[in-house]
Amino acid sequence: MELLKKNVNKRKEILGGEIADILKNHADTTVGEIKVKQLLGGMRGMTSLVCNTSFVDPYKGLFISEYSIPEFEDRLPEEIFYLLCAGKFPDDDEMAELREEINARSKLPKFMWSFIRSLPKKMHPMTLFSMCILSMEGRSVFKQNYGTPEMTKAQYWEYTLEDSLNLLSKLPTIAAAIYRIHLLGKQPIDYSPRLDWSNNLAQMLGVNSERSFSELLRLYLVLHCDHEGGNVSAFTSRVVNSALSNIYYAASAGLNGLAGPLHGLANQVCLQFIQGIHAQLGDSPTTDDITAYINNELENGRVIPGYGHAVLRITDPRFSAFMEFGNKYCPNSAYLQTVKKLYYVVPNILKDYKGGKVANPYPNVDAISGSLLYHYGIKKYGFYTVLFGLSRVLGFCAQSVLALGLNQPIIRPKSVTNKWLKDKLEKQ
Ligand code: CMX
Repeated sequence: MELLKKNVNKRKEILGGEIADILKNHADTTVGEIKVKQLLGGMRGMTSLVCNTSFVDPYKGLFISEYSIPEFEDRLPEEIFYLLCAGKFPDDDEMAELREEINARSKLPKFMWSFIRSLPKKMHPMTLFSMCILSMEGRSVFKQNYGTPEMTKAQYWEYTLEDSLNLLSKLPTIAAAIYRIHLLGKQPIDYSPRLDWSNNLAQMLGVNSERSFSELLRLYLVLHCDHEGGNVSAFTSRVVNSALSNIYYAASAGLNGLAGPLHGLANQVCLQFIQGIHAQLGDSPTTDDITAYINNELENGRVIPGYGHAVLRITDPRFSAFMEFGNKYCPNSAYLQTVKKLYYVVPNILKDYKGGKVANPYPNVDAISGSLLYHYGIKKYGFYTVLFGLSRVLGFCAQSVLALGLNQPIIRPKSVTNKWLKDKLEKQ
């Protein structure tokens, strides 16, 4: 892993130099204000973190380093992990090294197979995924070496990178095992060292042999990898790791946040939502029927899954990338047709809903991803958030490697009570 370490080290020195300069010249400069409505409103829009793996521009979407989605969407997930950590795409030698490292670390611990088989069939696949990761925590080299004279604070990031590669290399096999064993009740299919992550995953899932299926998985793993530092899952994972809980604890914690319906689970909920529409209105609903359906959902106090975002103020470019894929490979899919009709109908309704309170009436990535997976034969939708998580752990790992490399301290914001707030406001 020498080349990857060297490149992360290089980046860490550049970023570390920038931080030192900023602190030297501006340590007490104010960069924003905190409004009461933000304090009481989930810290929305409050600038309170620095995360160098990726950035979400409200009007342009996700950037990894300086690359926007159209500039990185054709890459492999392995290359994206490199980009998140090192700020550059790997050259051929660097990629060969990474592939070799991944293959060498891909074998699951023996207990994992019986562990997956032993868990109740009713358990949600995300619970399993998170537990599988947590079950390997004792193997953390960070944990094993922490407190020994050999492991200095300056090396925390290297041990975390080591743990990250050990973990990431096993995740496609774990995810596929959850699908095959837990959800389908079938035998697992072997990992192949000849294949990259997406092709391996496509083969190990064993549901579809079309070339475009592994292309969909590649795109899926690339588009979900990271979304800056403040979203529930990335932030949770980073907070946990900031206490020097190792990356197994941190990834599992982050995934538990991703499992919520307002976050990653929305992709499963979206598919169920579309199935609900088809069950009630048939497989080819009209836009008028969909409009009535949406209005009824809102009147009953339900959110429209796949629409809205805490940061984005446009159609999520990840949604657009998936739409382009769908138009190319499965334009006649009934679910895709309904996704399009929803796109035509929902933003106009949400714009006026609750007096214009919905900050972003446009679709996010979850509005379409599940429909494409379903089209290719992944019909157990409980699995969708596992795929999302498999990709998002790339970001969790990269964020923690960089944060530890930059010597970022334990995260511990201050909270206050209503009384404190009232007293403070009365004095103003
Ligand atoms: N349907 C109905 N109401 C919505 C809505 C939607 N899709 N999106 C926002 N609203 C409502 C909110 O519930 C909120 O109402 P109240 O103040 O009465 O509670 C109001 O509009 C303002 O919310 P907001 O500032 O626009 O949105 P937030 O930043 O608070 O929340 C999000 C963002 C994504 C949780 C929200 O838009 C939502 O619940 N969307 C549906 C679930 C979803 O698609 N989640 C996936 C997001 C992407 C991901 O993380 O994977």
